Amino acid sequence: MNMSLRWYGPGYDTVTLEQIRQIPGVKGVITTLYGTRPGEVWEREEIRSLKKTVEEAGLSILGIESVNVHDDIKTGAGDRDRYIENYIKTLERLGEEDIHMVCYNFMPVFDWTRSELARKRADGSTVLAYNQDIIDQIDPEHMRESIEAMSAGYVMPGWEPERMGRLAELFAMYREVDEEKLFSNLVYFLEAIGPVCEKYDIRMGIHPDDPAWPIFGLPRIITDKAHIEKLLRAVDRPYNGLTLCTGSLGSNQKNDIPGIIEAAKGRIAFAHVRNLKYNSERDFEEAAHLSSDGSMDMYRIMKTLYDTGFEGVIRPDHGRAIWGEEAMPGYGLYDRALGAMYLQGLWEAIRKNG
Ligand code: DNO
Repeated sequence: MNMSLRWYGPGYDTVTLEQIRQIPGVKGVITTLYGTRPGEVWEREEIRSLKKTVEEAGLSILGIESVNVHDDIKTGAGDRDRYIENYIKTLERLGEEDIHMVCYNFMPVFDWTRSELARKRADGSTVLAYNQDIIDQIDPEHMRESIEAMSAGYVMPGWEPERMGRLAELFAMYREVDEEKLFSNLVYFLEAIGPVCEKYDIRMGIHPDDPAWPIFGLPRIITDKAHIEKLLRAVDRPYNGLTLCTGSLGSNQKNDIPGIIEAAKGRIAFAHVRNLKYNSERDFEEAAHLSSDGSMDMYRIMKTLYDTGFEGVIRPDHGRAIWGEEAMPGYGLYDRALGAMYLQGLWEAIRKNG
């Protein structure tokens, strides 16, 4: 298990590499070229310079989150082969720079979705939260305004202004794309990138849909154990892996996370481990990582990862905003550092108990 922290890169993150370096046990970061757009080929020089910055701080790049997939690939539109070629070139360059894990998602139009970015909890911390009734009242084409108003000036991953400015067009692109079509486009993409992944030993970890059900009438396909098994079998090669995101999969209370970990044994490329507190079937908020602060059993999750031989990269996920820190919602330093320590504490105890 390699503990890491997500870091958005110079100019985008309030957290510094020097701070990350001081979290015990964290050896590296998960990062990206945040300024690139889906579909662009990443410049070799930019990858090198990012790597140099990280390494000069005494850390390493343990993976990329994300290389985003262009909507033409997701919808199977006319230019998909050209965008797949670009994606392959980016993977080749990452592989040549010795980077071997890439997280991505195949969610139509929106990346992860929340109805609130700063819900106040009893202890005074604020957290990201989701309430289906609020989402049901939002006109998706105005989601941009809602998120902008909530995100305090930070650009949220997956909610880049360039995309949000084209919502009507994006919705139109997905009009004919149902679950089956989206799934076959994903398989087409994975088959096409197979040779470059195998050549450079790159593991792709698909991020589950968050929340784990269709929203705004758009299909979502990585939502539960059955869909994950279907995908892992459809392209049954080690490079086709999963990002086990406990918070995303856990948004659906029916999902048994330890059961999913067992089903994906050997194919979990990356793990995002965080806790949620369920208030009702249609409402959840993000809790501290500690089991007793939320509804999930973090010990069982870590134990199942251990028992199934997980050796990949892990990171604490969204943190609460605490101690007056101002940061991108979910991505401050303090609560994620607490999370990293707690998860490592669980891991040490599990390992020593054999
Ligand atoms: C949310 C993240 C997601 C994730 C992407 C992967 O905080 O877990 O934005 O990075 O879905 O492509």
